[in-house]
Amino acid sequence: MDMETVNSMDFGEFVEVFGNVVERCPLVAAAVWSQRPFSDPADLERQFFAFIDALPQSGKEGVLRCHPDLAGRELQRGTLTAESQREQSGAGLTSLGAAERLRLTELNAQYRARFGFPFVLAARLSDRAAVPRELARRLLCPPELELRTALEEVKKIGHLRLADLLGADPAKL
Ligand code: 2AL
Repeated sequence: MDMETVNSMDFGEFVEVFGNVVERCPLVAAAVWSQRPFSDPADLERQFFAFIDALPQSGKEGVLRCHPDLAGRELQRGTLTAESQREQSGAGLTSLGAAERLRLTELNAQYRARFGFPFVLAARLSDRAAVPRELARRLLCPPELELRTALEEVKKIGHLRLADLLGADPAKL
């Protein structure tokens, strides 16, 4: 998809296409639409990230809370968004054994109890062995650092989703 197509989208089309760049936060795309025209894909991405960065802490935590757990209940129930489903199955999280799933469930619960939001990690840049390792490591981080780390992961997820939508190479976006 070229930038001319993106820049010519009306509000409804734009939110329909880009509404899940940030998981279950179409409000971000709704706000970004007002910033058109976008000079290039990197400019479009910058607008998404600038909106997140400008949120107060409660809004940033809200963005994190819109993310489903990795290998959580929604995956079991088949209620993930199409993007999440692809990301989680690509990382091998749909084929965990019972013990691995239980371990992740416990770690996810500990993480949420400590920080008040779910553990977020760009699954496409990880795998089923690395996820519990990274979760256990980040569980020990100070809360202010962890909020920043989690939002960087939201941006990595958004970067890859945007590249998919634009048919662009993520390394060149
Ligand atoms: C997710 C998700 O659904 N896809 C992804 O890359 N990460 N969720 C999460 N809690 O990190």
